[in-house]
Amino acid sequence: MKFSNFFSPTLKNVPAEAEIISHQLMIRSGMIKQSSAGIYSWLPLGLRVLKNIENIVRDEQNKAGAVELLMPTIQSADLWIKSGRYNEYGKEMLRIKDRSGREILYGPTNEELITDIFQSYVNSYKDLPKNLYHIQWKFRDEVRPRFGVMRGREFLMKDNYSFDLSEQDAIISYNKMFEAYIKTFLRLGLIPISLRAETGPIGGSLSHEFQILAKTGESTLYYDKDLEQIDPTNIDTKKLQSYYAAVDDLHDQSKCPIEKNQLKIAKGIEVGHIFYFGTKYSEKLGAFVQNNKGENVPVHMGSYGIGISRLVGAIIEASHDDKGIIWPLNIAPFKISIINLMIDDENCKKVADNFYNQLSSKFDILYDDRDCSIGKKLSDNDLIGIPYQIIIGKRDVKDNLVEFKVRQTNESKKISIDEVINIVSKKINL
Ligand code: 5CA
Repeated sequence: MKFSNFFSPTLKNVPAEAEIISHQLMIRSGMIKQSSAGIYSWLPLGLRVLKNIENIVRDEQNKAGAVELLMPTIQSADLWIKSGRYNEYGKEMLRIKDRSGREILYGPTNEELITDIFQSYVNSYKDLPKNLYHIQWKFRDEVRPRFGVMRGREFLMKDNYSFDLSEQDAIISYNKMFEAYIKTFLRLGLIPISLRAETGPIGGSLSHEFQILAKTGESTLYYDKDLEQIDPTNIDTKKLQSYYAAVDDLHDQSKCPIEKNQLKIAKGIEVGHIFYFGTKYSEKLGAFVQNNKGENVPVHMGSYGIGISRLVGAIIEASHDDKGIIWPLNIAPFKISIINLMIDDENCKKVADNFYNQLSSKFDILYDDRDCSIGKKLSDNDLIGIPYQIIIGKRDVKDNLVEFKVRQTNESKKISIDEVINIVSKKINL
């Protein structure tokens, strides 16, 4: 992508309405634009990141055996009346009337709709277990939308729903998702802390939330420090669930079961939440299957959510410096930028064009060919957090050199032009 063709309106100044660093950086780097309170347009740079996160989440869901579908954002009130949640959900639900006066709503979650889909087609235990997910926009009319995409009113969620014959089977499905969540967050370069949680309006008896560690996080977590030591190649769900972990309002030091030197206190951001709620929805919405004795029994269900748009902000909270965002490689909107500092110089242009032609078929490249100051080019590339930067200047090019900068460490070194392709390809394919 040539920067001159791209649409990435960067801002130098911190916008007044943005209280936290991720919100400030997302606006300054031209990732999002507020449309109304808690509702955002995703500009091209933001959309690339959102899609990259979405794809990692999708990949781990597929690997765990979940199957993707897509349900609408607008739902009929009828199913919610049947489940009893239409009144219960309160003002957070956006309620709309269509032209014939029928009550519809913008879905805040999908337990009702998926249960209805399931019950329309499945009626034998032989078809179980099933685990269905979608990645779709939700709307919750939050009292105080704030912190940009972290607490929006419209936000993107991956939500899935498991269907099992018995509680025992449902717990197996639940633990499979637990493991998939840990894998997902590790792949996103985050440290996930899993905690037993309240079930709230979703209901049920068993629930965990997943918080990721970030100094600027909203919740204070108290947890066994071993929880941070996760071996990604061997995730022991039982062990992880046995560690002590609690958010501050549930932590009571006098009742804390672990030694002080084992207890860690850190700030976190909730990025995922999973629930087992048994037959709460299946009974009300008629999701019954025949068991091997020919009896009709309600299926046992769980639901599992990841806040995909929230993750964009959360990752920035966990990974930035005073120059801007530091994207982990697999989430970065572009992996490499080729920064031509002297667009009018023939030699610089030739070298830059050549790199672009060779690299753009293999990687996502941002070619900074804009007609603007050297200072703006360098600061913009740091602000938007491109992991590897090839900086091409007039004097270096004469010596057959370019500058190679690693955004993670901000270290840069001069390397020979002939080595560039080799070095970046190796770094990215690691
Ligand atoms: N039905 C269940 C699981 S599918 C559910 O809705 N769970 S939830 O309410 O906990 O939401 C799941 C995740 O969505 C949360 O962990 C959080 O990461 C994200 N989320 C919830 N509310 C918002 C919001 N207002 N803005 C951004 N993300 C949100």
